[in-house]
Amino acid sequence: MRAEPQDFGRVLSSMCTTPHPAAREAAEQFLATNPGDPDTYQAVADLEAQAITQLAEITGLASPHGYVASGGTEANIQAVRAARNLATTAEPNVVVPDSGHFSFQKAAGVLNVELRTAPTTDEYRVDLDAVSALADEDTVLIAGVAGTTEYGRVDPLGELSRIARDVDALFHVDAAWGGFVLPFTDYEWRFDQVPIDTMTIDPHKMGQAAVPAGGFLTSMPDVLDALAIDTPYLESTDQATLTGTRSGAGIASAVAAMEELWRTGYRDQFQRSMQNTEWLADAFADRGFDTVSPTLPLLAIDLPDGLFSRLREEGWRISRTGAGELRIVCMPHVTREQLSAFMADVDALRAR
Ligand code: 0PR
Repeated sequence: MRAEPQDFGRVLSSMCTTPHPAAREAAEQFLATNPGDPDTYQAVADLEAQAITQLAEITGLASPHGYVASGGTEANIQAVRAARNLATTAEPNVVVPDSGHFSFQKAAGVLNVELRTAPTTDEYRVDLDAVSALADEDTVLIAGVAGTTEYGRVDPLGELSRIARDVDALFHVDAAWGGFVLPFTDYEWRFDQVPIDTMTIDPHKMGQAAVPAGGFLTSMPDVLDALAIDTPYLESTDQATLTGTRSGAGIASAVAAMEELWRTGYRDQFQRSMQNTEWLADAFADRGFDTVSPTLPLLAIDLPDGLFSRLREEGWRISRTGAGELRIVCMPHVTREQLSAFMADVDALRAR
């Protein structure tokens, strides 16, 4: 039986989106390739190098190292793994904002590293005093988020990097979602603006590539060495990735999307998405709902439980923050028409 492909018409809380047509086509051409064995599958290995060069340009990374991961989860796990492997302490810990993605919990679990979470302030950004208090000589990595999953906030990255330097820890930036919109804002989030050691930036989110295409970047050659294990029976002799067989389709589609969209395509999309987000914030405010003022294309709205459930019953694919707000991510597939239809349903269903 053949399942219907996903209809994106009512998908409002996802961080995935419809791939760019060029990305879709490129993915199909590379479906049978495995960049996990780069000497056998050389064409896709070359494309992966191209993807890293493109990601380096977007993020201001001068001498790029990295690879196309399965997603932000893998890239975050690898950052923690590299930091743990490079450190000498027997009791490593990592300090992560409590707004950090749950993949850090997975990282801490599989790597047997203590996870210390720092609270956020009422601005939804990490509390720097709390980070300083949690960090000590056993801290191997401090993370900041550039575009949080729940509120789209950017942590004070310059200050966080200084705290990381003070305790001799790696500084990791999770720009999994934000990485393809932040170039069009005033935030300081790039390798050439802040001393960043490792970064997560996912083409399969705002980059409009096909799933799976994540990005793990580092400014330090040691980081990939610290991740590499020997692969005796392959043509290539070692492997730094977490997964073995990987998706060549993801890599090809990431390159195609970035070739097509960097920089004006992404800029135009960011402007459309941001205008939609502000339009939506005004629409909710006009109706008397409290919203968390958006800084990136992601809006959180204080909505009564009953109304949230009725909207879901109408088929809207929506989710809530840990604190219970409705969260809408204005991904590229989310149009003004779709948001108008959503608000019409809000009006109809709140009256019930
Ligand atoms: N870092 C940040 C800041 C993220 O937002 C996410 C995912 C990750 C890391 C992990 O990335 P991967 O899921 O690629 O491993 N944020 C979304 C979330 O957890 C992922 C998502 C995407 C969820 C699409 C639902 C969905 O429909 O909410």
